[in-house]
Amino acid sequence: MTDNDQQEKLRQHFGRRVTTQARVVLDTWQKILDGSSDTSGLYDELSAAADKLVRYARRFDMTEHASAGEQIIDALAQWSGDPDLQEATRPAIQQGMDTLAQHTLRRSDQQTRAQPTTYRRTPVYVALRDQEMAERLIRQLEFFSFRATAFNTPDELMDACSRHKPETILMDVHFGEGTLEGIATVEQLQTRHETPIPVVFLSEDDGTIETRLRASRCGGEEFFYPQVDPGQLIEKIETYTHGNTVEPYRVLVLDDSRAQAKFMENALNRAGMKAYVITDPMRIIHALEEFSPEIIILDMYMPGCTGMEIARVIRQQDRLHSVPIIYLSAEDDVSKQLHAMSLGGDDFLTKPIDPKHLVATIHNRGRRARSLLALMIRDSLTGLFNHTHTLSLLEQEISRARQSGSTLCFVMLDIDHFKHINDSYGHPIGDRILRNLSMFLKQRLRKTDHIGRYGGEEFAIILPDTDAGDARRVIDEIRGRFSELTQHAGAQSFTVTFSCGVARWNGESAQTLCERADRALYSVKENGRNDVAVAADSDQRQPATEHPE
Ligand code: GH3
Ligand code: MG
Repeated sequence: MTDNDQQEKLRQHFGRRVTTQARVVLDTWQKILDGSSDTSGLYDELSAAADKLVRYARRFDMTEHASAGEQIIDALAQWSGDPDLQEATRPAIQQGMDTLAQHTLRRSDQQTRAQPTTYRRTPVYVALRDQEMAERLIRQLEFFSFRATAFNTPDELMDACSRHKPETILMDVHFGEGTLEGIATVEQLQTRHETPIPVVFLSEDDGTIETRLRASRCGGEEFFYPQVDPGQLIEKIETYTHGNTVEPYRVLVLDDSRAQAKFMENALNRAGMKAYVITDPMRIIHALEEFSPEIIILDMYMPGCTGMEIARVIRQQDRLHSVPIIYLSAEDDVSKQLHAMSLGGDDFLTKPIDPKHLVATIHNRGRRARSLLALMIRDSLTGLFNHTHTLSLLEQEISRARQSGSTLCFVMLDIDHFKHINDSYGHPIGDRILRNLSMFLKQRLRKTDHIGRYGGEEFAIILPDTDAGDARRVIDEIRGRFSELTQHAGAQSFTVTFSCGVARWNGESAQTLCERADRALYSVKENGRNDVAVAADSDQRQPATEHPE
């Protein structure tokens, strides 16, 4: 390592101390602006923090931070107990803060690039004029395991996009020097990519139809105007980062003609769908069980039975009641088609089949079937499984664990003092927290875990192949992280905690397992909340701090 390298390393090392101190200053200022606690004490705290910042920055030769700090100290010196004078000094302090935020932000970008992190996702790029807000958003995003990076100029952003395509861009419509330069930048960016990057636009002052249209035309999925709520924003970003992976549709084809069946299979596979083809109608029950199709295509006329008869048999099973059935035939007599549809079919395709028409029909039917299914098994507020479906998943997992001899844990989670949150900040904020927590759980648990909304502010989690110790550790980690998350309600900010009871399945029924988890949960509530307890297998109460194994 050359001397220069070493010096640079040292500079970076000490630079981090300065930026950490700058964050303390920015955070304290934010607390004053939020007005949630006693501000007089906070001004003293801010003064001391700014003092320390200037000392550090001078020592490590970071002149921009030093001068921003000095500006803040000077403005704070004007501060007095008089509310009018307080108001008058605010702009000067804010100016110092803006400068400080700008320099701190740039440095923190360098750090993110220098250190490979353990975040799971491709990046979210943040391009805002308000650098302080960008910094705050990035911190919030990091809580949700998003790797977010902020940029200072359109060129920097374009450069980064060409090196690494982001999952989403958060874009100020005016990002850059000129009016609406943010939109212009996105327009230019999108021409370089085959599939557009989803963009969330923010606009403080321009909510006109012209601007909204232009934003939407260049890939703007959302348009926040005039204000943005961080919780809502993160929710949107989550949609675009998860929505990219659509599971292929599972299509069952029953056609006695091998050539026709093969033709359909090829057409469906080419369109990225999963096809399961049978030519013998007598194999239908087996195929339904083995493949659990989302859409069924039936040939109308086959030897031995007709498609309509098969449809009736399928519809006699409750769980297949809403699976779309599409008939296939050379029949173009409309009244015969209508008759066939009345016997449990949803659509009709006439031979010879145009593959494009086939694929479009499957897509439409599939999408609709999925959204109907989601309505049936999911909770509309959070998108998690509803109570009934969670219990049926628990039954399934229990029978799987019984067969394979694997372990299984069930967790009941309940938000602490949720009634108080609703009462203090309003029901919509309560709803937002429920959605926030659902997202948090989805991101931090495995794909194979099942998360349900059990009732109001109660959630249930099924952890297959997990022993009690691991379940406790994972859930407790999530509990700790969630409790650190700042929730916003207008200018106020606060934190939310939850309590959990974990029970390991020990051969009992789903109901008994739920009851044990519930009792463990209530032992936490009795002991002060914000903790995880594991129900001992013999069902003696046991706090989380003592390991059950
Ligand atoms: P504890 O810590 O003991 O669990 O106290 P708590 O206040 O969380 O529990 P309590 O059962 O007293 O209150 C639950 C509250 O949750 C009452 C109800 O209004 C609220 N709630 C239930 N469902 C919803 C919902 O969908 N949205 C919102 N915003 N609130 C809900
Ligand atoms: Mg509660």
